[in-house]
Amino acid sequence: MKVVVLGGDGFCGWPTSLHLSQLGHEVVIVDDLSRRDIDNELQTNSLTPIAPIDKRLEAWKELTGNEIDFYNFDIAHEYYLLERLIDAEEPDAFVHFAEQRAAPYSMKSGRTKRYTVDNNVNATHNLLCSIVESGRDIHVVHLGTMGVYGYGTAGIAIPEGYLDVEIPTPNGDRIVQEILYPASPGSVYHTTKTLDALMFMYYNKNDGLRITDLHQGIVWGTNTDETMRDERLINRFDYDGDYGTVLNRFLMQAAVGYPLTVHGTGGQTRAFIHINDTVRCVAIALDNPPEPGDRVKIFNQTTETHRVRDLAEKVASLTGAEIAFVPNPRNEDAENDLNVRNDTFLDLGLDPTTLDEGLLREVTAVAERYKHRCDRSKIPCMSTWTRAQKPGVPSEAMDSTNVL
Ligand code: NAD
Ligand code: USQ
Repeated sequence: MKVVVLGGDGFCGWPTSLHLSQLGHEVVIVDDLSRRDIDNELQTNSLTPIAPIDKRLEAWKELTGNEIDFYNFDIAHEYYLLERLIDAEEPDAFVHFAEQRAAPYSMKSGRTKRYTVDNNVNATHNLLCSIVESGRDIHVVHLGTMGVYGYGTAGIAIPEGYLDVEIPTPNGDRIVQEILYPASPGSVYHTTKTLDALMFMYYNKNDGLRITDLHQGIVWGTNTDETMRDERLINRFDYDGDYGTVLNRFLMQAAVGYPLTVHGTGGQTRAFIHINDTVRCVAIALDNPPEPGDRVKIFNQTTETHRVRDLAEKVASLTGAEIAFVPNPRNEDAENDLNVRNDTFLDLGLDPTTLDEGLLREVTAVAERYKHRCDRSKIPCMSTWTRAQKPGVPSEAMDSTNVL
């Protein structure tokens, strides 16, 4: 297959591009490098020293002989380049990772809220529109999020995208209808993913586009079989308060001797997936596209759920790290249960990678190796959801850093 990976320089997109290339697909990357620009804006950096994209691609070619072409443009604002790309490359599929993906960054200010909506909604709409205009049948695999559902369960396991509801009619009958599972986003970023889902539904209904939306949990880990092959292929490792995600942050905090920053009571339960399974799931989704005329396929791309304080305790017992219960900068439920169905990937052959000590130690080892690159002042989550929340700074760090 010829696959264009939108956002192929990012945390999920880079290892996915290499995995697809390794499997024998012809891969083309599009990325405007905005994620690297945001690191500059926030004056932070990946904990791992990621090589410039041209060096990454040269290294891959040198090791495997496989060439990956790269286009640098903004799919949210350079629409005509998308149309030209489709004409020039004639892809069989797009994998769409190219969105601003950090909830805390999206909640930082009016500017970042507007940037996130403008970037994400336009990116997705431009992609769908350009495919329709091209007249080609191109499968779209999009990375959505578990956060579109909210994190409650209403007493049931969250189904894969759709829910049957029974509606009373005025004449006393009851009709059954299938609807998209009600959206309940928890940040401006998560809201953009619920808007994406509506656009997929519309373009599928109106134009018959074949679309797979992968509602992914929090990705942890850093390297995959492919990125481990050479230092120049190393994947990014976000640890800062905006882009670092919870489990990787705890592992890295343990490595640098910073207390594990549990927000509130740590009673939040979330869905997780290892980066190795992210790349496998995308390959499986590409191999199993919807048939012409099918509705949007929605898969829950997650392998397990964990409560934040349990993760902190696990990391603390493994490493001896201290736990700090800090103010929760987010406006979210203090405690929730979460039960999620993920039958589709399991039925299609995914053998899930679960949280085991070996893998946790591997991430800690990566963090240990690069801890000299860490700027401790960038660790706490400073972005608050409303004026009522406080930054997630451990009290001992308030004395030793000038983060406030
Ligand atoms: P990332 O920020 O590391 O990668 C996104 C890439 O897209 C970046 O390289 C960025 O430069 C590029 N990009 C953004 N806007 C663009 C535009 N307008 N034009 C061209 N390129 C653009 O993020 P990630 O962690 O790799 O996440 C990828 C996708 O997966 C996102 O859509 C995210 O919502 C979803 N996701 C991520 C996680 C996670 O834990 N990382 C979990 C669930 C879902
Ligand atoms: N949390 C802490 N301490 C920290 C960081 C986070 O307690 O130091 C808590 C948060 O308050 C939250 C939970 O951990 O309750 C998860 O936060 P996160 O930053 O790990 O994940 P989230 O903001 O949900 O976003 C990440 C990705 C996003 C993706 C989402 C999948 O950045 O792109 O969509 O995971 S999901 O969570 O399933 O919606």
